[in-house]
Amino acid sequence: MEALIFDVDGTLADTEAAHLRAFNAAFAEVGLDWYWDEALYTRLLKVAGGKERLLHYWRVADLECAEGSRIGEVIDAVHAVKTRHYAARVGNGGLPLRPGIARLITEAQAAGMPVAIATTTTPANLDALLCAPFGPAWRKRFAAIADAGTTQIKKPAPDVYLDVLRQLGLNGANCIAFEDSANGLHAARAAGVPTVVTPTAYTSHDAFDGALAVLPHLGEPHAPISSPVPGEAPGWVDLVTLRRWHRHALAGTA
Ligand code: XBP
Ligand code: MG
Repeated sequence: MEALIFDVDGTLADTEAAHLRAFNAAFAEVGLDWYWDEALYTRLLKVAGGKERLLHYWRVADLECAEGSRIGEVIDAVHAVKTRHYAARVGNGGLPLRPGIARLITEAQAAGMPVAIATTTTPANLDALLCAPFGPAWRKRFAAIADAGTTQIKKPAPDVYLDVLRQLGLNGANCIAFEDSANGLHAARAAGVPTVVTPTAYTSHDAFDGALAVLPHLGEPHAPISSPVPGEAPGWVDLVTLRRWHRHALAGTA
């Protein structure tokens, strides 16, 4: 096992409630009479990428208005407002990392193992979310980053994982990915990366066939995972556990 690759939204932090509030705040600010509730947003999350999600909703909600040459400009403008609202909500430590994330990233880096990010979210969201937990130089903690700014085609396509693997110079089979959604699992598996899934309330009903493990979160020594962790692991996921799972994945016995 040569590197860990983390998804962002739903995996590093449980961010989608903040994204949802930011979308609704943007609709109100620009004067759109749209409102996305939790149930609708859970369905819309099947479309990765905020701009793609907006266009999908517009076409479903009001097809006539959703055509035309300016639709792209309008989507970009609404999404820029949404991104500002999101950054205001999660910046300055407004949203904590999920259990085990900081611990595992620190453990990997102390062991000299590269850690990367493969996300479909907007680059500005990464700065807003990660500056507080990892400091202003947070980008230096990650050996490779692929996001909506570097990679156009969104999950479940494998593009962000293939970009990260290219930057790392590694084969997907020699890494482990961490995801929260079926889209993310499909993207990582399509790039050949064994994947640990930690769903959130927004993705708990997704299908996770082919995951190395599906866990409520990565756990902490002081807050172990309540459900059984595969393979005699302690109540939290550490590098020893991941290496064992990775060996089983390579041997086809996971
Ligand atoms: C999840 C997404 C993103 C976010 C919203 O990304 O699909 O679109 O929902 O962020 P991840 P943007 O791959 O990290 O799970 O509005 O910036 O797209
Ligand atoms: Mg995600």
